[in-house]
Amino acid sequence: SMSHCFLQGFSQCEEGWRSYDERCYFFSSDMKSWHDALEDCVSKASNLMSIQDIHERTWVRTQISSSIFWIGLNDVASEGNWEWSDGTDFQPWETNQPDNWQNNEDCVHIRGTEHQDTGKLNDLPCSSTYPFICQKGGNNLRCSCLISLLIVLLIAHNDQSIVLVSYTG
Ligand SMILES: [Ca+2]
Ligand SMILES: [Ca+2]
Repeated sequence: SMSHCFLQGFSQCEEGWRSYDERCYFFSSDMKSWHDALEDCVSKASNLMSIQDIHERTWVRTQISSSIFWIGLNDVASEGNWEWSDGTDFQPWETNQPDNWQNNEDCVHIRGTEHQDTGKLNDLPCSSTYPFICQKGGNNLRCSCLISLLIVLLIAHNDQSIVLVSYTG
């Protein structure tokens, strides 16, 4: 809403979400299986995080501590055919991974600082429970804020009376 826009100071992300390069990230400390984590992200109108390039990987490394987090990469549909839940194709694997250990690893997490390969990827059993990172584009919220401001300015310019504007972005 418009009041939300002003209160947030035109931040592109909702409260509780972190901003990086036009996208918004939610770092959940809840421990969930990969599928439950994906469902949780979808319920927040987002997806499990994808990593689109080396810059985004470098940024996320600065955001995670020693914990590891589920992200969207998986070969659930077809063994060895790695896909991000949102269709990205960048895959910065850790050395000797993915290994599909015990023929039972289809879901991917990012390494925290507990491991020498911080920020790299490893496959694990999907049923393991870990914290996770949701991600969504930040453009829509910012755009609706700017539209709200433009409407207010136009009305203020054209109308001398006090106007109550209701805008739902
Ligand atoms: Ca696998
Ligand atoms: Ca593995």
